[in-house]
Amino acid sequence: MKLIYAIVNNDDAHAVSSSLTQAGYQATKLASTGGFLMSGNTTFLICSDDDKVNGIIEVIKNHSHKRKQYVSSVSSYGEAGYANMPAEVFVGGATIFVTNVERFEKV
Ligand code: 2BA
Repeated sequence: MKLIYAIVNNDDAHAVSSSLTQAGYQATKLASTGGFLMSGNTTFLICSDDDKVNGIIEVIKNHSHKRKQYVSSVSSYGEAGYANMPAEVFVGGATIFVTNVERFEKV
């Protein structure tokens, strides 16, 4: 068995969640915060049989979009001296980790 962690943009979370459910996969949604942007994202925990992992990742991939976001306080030096410039970063689609599960029980 595998445990999939998938970190997705909050704007994609509903579509990812309902598509996983429609495809018959069980998932837990956690509210999380990105360490770099310090803005909210959503982490899905999905435990599944090994042979379903690729299908689950495909569902997540199909509903997770890449977007531009801005970091507000990056200092840059120009003719006018130091200025706080918003910097662009590309976030997503989804960041996915797959780990082995030693034991899985529902008691
Ligand atoms: P954040 O940490 O808020 O990062 C948002 C985006 O900022 C990242 O998008 C990346 O484009 C950029 N970024 C992050 N750290 C950076 C740095 N030190 N220098 C320059 N740019 C940086 P994604 O890579 O798509 O990541 C989206 C979210 O996925 C992250 O939000 C974080 O919550 C999670 N994540 C990404 N990589 C991870 C990792 N190796 N371990 C744990 N969580 C991770």
